[in-house]
Amino acid sequence: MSLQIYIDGKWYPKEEAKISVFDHGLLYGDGVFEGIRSYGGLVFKLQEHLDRLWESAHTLMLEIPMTKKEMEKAIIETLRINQLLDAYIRAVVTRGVGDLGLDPAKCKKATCFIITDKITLYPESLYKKGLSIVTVPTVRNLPEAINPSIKSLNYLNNILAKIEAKNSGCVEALMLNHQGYVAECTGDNVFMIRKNGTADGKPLLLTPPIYLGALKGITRQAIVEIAAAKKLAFQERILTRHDLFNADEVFLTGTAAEVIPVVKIDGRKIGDGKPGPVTGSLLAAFHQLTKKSGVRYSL
Ligand code: PXG
Repeated sequence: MSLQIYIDGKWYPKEEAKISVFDHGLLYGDGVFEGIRSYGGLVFKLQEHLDRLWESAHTLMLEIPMTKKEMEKAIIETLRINQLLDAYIRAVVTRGVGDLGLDPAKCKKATCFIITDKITLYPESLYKKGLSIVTVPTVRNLPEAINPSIKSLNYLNNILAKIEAKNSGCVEALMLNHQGYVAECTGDNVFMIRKNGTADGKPLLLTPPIYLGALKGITRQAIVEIAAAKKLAFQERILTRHDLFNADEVFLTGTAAEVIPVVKIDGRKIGDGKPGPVTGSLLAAFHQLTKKSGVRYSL
C-alpha cells in the first residue's frame, strides 16, 4: 500500500496528496512546520513539538484550524494507517490558499498536512568517525528580521548555508550570527565540551544562548536535562569559532541527527580528532530517553 498522507482531515495516497499552487506556503514560504520522531511506538517530546509549532504560528498570526489534542490524534492516526512504529513525522501548517498577492487575509483557512515516513538516518560511520563541518559565509537570519526561533517554511537561509557546506565537501555548515558569534548549524544546534572547564577541573558543557540566533531545539533541551541529571556542568555562553576550534569535543543535536560528534571544523582538528567520551555518554543517555519516554501508541 502506498504511503498515506494526512491533509485537512483526510488521508490520500502519496501520489494523490496535493495542495494548491495558490497556497501561500508554496508561493511565499508562509507557514510553519515541525520534524518529530517516534521510537518503537513512542512519539518523542510530542507536546514540546506541538507547543513550538503553535508558538511559531502565533508569531506569524497564523491560526491553526485544530487543537493541539486534535493534531496529536491526527499524527497518531497517520502513524497507525502507515503501520509505522519508528518514524519521522513532518507536521506542516501553511497560510492556506489565497491569491497572488502577499496579503495573508486573503487566505481564508490554513492548510494542515502530516507526513509520516521511515526515517533516513545519517550513516552509522558518521557517528563512529565524526563529522567534518565548515563555517559558511551566509550568516544566520537576524532575530530582528526572521527570528530563527520561528520554525517557518522559509528555510532559504539554511538552504544557502547547506549549499555552501556541500560546495566545500561537507554535509553540515556552521552558521555564525551577524556579529560573528556561533549560532547553530542548518538543522542542528551546536554544543562544545571543555574537559577541565569547571573551577574544580571537571568537564563543562557549553552552547550558545538562543537569542544569538538559533532555534530552541527540543533535542538541545533534552541534552541540557540529561547533563543536569548526570551532574555535568552546563552553561549557555557566547561562543566564537576560536572557542570551538579549541574545544575538547563538539557535537550537534537535532531530531534527525540526535547527538552527532564533530571532529573537524574549518580544517582544525577538534580535541584528538575522534568522537569524545562525553559526547558518547550523552548520546547513550539520549537513546535511553527515547526508549522510555513519549506518547505511546499501538498499531
Ligand atoms: N536548528 C534548526 C535550524 C533546525 O531546523 C534544529 C536546530 C534542531 O531542533 P530539534 O528540535 O529537532 O532538536 C532544527 C531542526 C532534517 C531537518 O531533516 C531538521 C530540522 C529541520 C528540517 C529538516 O534533518 N531541524
